[in-house]
Amino acid sequence: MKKAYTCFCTDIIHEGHLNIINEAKKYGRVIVGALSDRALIRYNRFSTLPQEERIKLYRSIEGVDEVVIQEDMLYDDVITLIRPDYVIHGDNWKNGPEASIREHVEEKLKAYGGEIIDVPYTFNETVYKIDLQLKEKLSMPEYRRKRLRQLLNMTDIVKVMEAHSGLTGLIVEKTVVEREGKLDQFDAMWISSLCDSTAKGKPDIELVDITSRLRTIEDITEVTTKPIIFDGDTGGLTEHFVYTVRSLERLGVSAVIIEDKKGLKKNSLFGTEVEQTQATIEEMSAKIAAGKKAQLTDDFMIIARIESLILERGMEDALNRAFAFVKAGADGIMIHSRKKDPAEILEFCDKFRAVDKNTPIVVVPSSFNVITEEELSSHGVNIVIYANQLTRSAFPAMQKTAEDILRYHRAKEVDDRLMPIKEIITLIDEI
Ligand code: SPV
Ligand code: MG
Repeated sequence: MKKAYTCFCTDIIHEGHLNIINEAKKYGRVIVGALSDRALIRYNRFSTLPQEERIKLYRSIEGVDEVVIQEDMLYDDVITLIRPDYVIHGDNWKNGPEASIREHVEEKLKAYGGEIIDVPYTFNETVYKIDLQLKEKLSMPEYRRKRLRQLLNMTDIVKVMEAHSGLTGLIVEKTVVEREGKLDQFDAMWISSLCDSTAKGKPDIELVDITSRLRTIEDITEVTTKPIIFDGDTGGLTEHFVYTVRSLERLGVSAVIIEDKKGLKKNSLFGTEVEQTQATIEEMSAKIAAGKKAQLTDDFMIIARIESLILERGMEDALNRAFAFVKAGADGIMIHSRKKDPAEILEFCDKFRAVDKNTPIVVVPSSFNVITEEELSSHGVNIVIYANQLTRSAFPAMQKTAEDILRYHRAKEVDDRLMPIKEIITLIDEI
């Protein structure tokens, strides 16, 4: 009997999926691939059902003969294993970033005479509503909050991009690229104090108060589903930090990162050019412990950021602090540097990992930007944050446009580099 293969990555079965199964049945024995959690987070969107639950769900569909796990978004391994005569898929994969995956499948099947069957994509009110419900579920605080811990278990490196508004949040949420036949996207958002302050025309000195920072988070949570890591600066007074922890948990934020500085905080990228005071190990440990005690959910993470390398206090000081902060209850360590050469960051990671195999390590490669995610991961880094690149790309573009309109006394000269009016007025989806 011929074999018909289809790959699913859904949490809810609707008539579109049933239609695919019914079509597949016409061609032979129906084998459904459940795309693995690991592949799913890069390909589509995070699942609200664990892999095992999805397998059970697909098995229960009438007409499905077998369910297998598809480990990779490319079908190579699964096609080699099953040698399906037909691969059935909704015809929506003919366009957009998924088209490269279809091409890849076509190539693979051609080698032995297999065939793709494109089934017209089912699009109606019910299917649209189910899709919306899934998305809305993911945006709810209880789902969003736990996602960072889930991601840490699912992927070698969690890729985080800065967001400081609804619009930048949407960019992090929706940007998908195709590279070497695979799709890729960001896992989470970083609410940078630098970019949140800069967007308001204010310096990054804890001047933008927590009420305003929480408002920024709300603007972002209203239009996105991805998890959030909040830049908590110094955390403020311990007596205030415990309230911040509760507020962040309530909003569905997954983690706060607080740095071991006190007094007037300035941005770390100033290094020793400005006066900055490092908190003692005891002071910072007490703040971490108080935050952990105040926290109500098991999901939320308090990550301790160490400024010893920034303030040129040495590797040993950085490591001593890291071990002490983990002992005080920190769920992760962020190590920062403003050197172009990543050597000191890698040395820290190697030495920390030699002792502590599990505590997540976070890095922010703004200065040491030559290093790739893969290299960082091979030294034990778990989370990489691109902390300010969206702001730094938008600002010069806007400034140049303003200058050129002043220069030419009209806007025609800048038009070529602008988003078309049709696109800007339809950029935001309406409900
Ligand atoms: C931020 O993005 O605000 C940070 C990272 O704290 S850095 O600017 O590199 O200090
Ligand atoms: Mg900051």
